[in-house]
Amino acid sequence: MRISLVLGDITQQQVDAIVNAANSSLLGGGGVDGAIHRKGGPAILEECRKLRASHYGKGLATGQAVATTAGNLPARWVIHTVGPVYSATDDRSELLASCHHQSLRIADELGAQTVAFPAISTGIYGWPMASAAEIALQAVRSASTRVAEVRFVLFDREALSAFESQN
Ligand code: AR6
Repeated sequence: MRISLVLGDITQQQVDAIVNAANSSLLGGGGVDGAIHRKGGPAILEECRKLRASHYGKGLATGQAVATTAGNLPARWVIHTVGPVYSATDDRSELLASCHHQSLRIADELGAQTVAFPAISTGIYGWPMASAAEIALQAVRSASTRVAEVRFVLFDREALSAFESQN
């Protein structure tokens, strides 16, 4: 598998699937989640609502992932995953790694060859960038998957250099 690191906006990526740093409600929010719903259009939210009604009455658990259409985005699918809120006292690294493993498992089920990830949990959920980069890269490297390219799409230079230092 090829791992690439790029500076950019995940909503513009020409890949099979983009990963959304969602919350357990699956009903949208700020940050990357807000951008994906805004640019992808209402078809994404409509599928999220159906998923809530059919399978996730209590919401999607932290560390799990589920796919919907990507609506008007160039990607074909959005894989929604729920990152852990950072805690300085409770080590939640396994949950952050799980977001990456579960997203790649869903990508395999879909037959997605190229998958773009944002820096999950590093915005509103407060995870320090260097630590998140180390966990995300290690999780992707250790994954058993048929995905051919994982692209981390970093939103600013600080995030890009944190990922570059861990790669
Ligand atoms: N493309 C790539 N990266 C982005 C983009 C974008 N368009 N927009 C923001 N980022 P966050 P979280 C970066 O807060 O910490 C939402 O409300 C951003 O700079 O989006 O997992 C959800 O609904 C940061 O580095 O996600 C949840 O409630 C990274 O994406 C909660 O936020 C993740 O920031 C999830 O928080």
